[in-house]
Amino acid sequence: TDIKIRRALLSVSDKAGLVEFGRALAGYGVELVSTGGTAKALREAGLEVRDVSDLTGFPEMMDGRVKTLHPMVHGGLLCVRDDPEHAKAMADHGIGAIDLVVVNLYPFAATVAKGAERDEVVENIDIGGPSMVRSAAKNHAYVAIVTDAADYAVLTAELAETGGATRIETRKRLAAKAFALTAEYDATIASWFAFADQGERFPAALSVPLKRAEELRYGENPHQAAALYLPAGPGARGIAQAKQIQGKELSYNNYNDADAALELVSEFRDGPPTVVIVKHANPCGVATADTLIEAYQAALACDSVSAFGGIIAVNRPLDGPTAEAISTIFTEVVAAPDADDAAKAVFARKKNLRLLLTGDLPDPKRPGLSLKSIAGGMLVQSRDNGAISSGDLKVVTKRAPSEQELADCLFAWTVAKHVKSNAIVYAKGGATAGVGAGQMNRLESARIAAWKARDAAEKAGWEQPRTIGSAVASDAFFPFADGLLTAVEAGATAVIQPGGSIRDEEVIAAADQAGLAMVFTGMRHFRH
Ligand code: 93A
Repeated sequence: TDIKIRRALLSVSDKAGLVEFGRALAGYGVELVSTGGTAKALREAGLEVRDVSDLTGFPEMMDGRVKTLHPMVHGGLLCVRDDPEHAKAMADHGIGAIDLVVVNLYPFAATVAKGAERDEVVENIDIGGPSMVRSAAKNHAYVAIVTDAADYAVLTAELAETGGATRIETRKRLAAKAFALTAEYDATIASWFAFADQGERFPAALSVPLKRAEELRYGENPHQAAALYLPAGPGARGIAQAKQIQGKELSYNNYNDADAALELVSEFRDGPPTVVIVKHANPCGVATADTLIEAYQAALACDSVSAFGGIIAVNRPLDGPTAEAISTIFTEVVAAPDADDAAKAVFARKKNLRLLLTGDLPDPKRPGLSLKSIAGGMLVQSRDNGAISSGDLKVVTKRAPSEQELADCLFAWTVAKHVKSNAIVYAKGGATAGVGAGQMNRLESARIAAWKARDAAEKAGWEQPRTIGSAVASDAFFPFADGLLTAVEAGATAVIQPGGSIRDEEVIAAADQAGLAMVFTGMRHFRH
């Protein structure tokens, strides 16, 4: 069952080690057949090579998309040599057996990783290479398939031992490795389509290969088991790709909360220093300021009670003073694009605090999928990457918002997008003043947010709550005027909401009567 190598087909993108291996093969009188670039590299090293186009009788064509996809190649790879019918087909068509295939594939993952344009990524989907790999691997009874340069030396040694042949055990092992490679290669491509290049339509069947990256201590509760899975291959960006610098291992809830915090702070990746504090997947304080430490203090002041044991995300590299401020209360997780040595030293004293470095923040407008399991099935939607700017807003009241009100409206709106519905967010001067989350009616969220703002003012010893003169955002339209009137009572002077209720007129009239400025976004941000 040793197979003497007479003809080898070499076609590699990564040419490292190629020449040495080719020379070793030539030393046993093996005929080398190669595709364009590979043939050139071998020839330049003084080796004799036959072009695959000579074998197939066809030129490499269509930008190389069709080079080895030919019966002369695949017949030579797939033929069962002691089957008379196969042997006859070979003789009839002049097909010669190929005993060894050396292939490595177009660098799809690396092309994605370097941030190439879509066309270039697609061009780097190798078709002919995996086809040869699979043909050769299927026919491992006769053919050896080498897909990894690390196996060049192994094969070279085997050739020396056998006098130029391959052993069945080796061919089997190489075949298994080859199928693992093509499976991963396709999984990577599928994953790219799903996570990085979400198409306009959802496929009839969704197969998103996920690899278990980490078993977690437990799930949302200690009696639930849990693990983190990552999409195979590149393209995915987010909290799951963050690097943990220190602290206890992340729990299921930590991941979930840190995700919420990072996704929200990423909305401000091109903005001023911003700090987000999250508890139970909802922001309890968000602020922008001239410095990170000021932003932290403003975010903390919004709801210092909830911030205890919170998850923090920032949009700037962490500095020592901010780390020091964060360290004064118990914090579970801090996520930042980076941290300087001073910040790292501060946190090093807090053994349990989990510090995550994310690198550049992900693009909030990137496409992607959001998956949610329901009993017996899965709900899939495109991620909420909707964004509005001031140009999209429609002023519906007699009074238009002032510049400051407009800025606060947009800030509150951005935060509200990341608050569980029904979401009401009051904001003033680039900081949240009160957050009402997750209530089953909008009125209650408006009340809770206002009540929390009063509570915060009392705690901080402010004369009045920050809702006075604030902007208020509602993640969906006000179905009645009552929620809006609650905001008026709390002292809000501007409102941002999607609009679109059948009672819009009633709500607009109430706003006008109270002298509010109100804008419609035309976009809703439910989050459940
Ligand atoms: O474009 S392909 O999908 N079509 C083919 O017929 C084909 N045959 C080999 N890609 C194809 N290959 C790939 O070309 C191999 O997998 C290898 O990665 C690369 C080697 O090309 P060259 O020898 O020209 O550098």
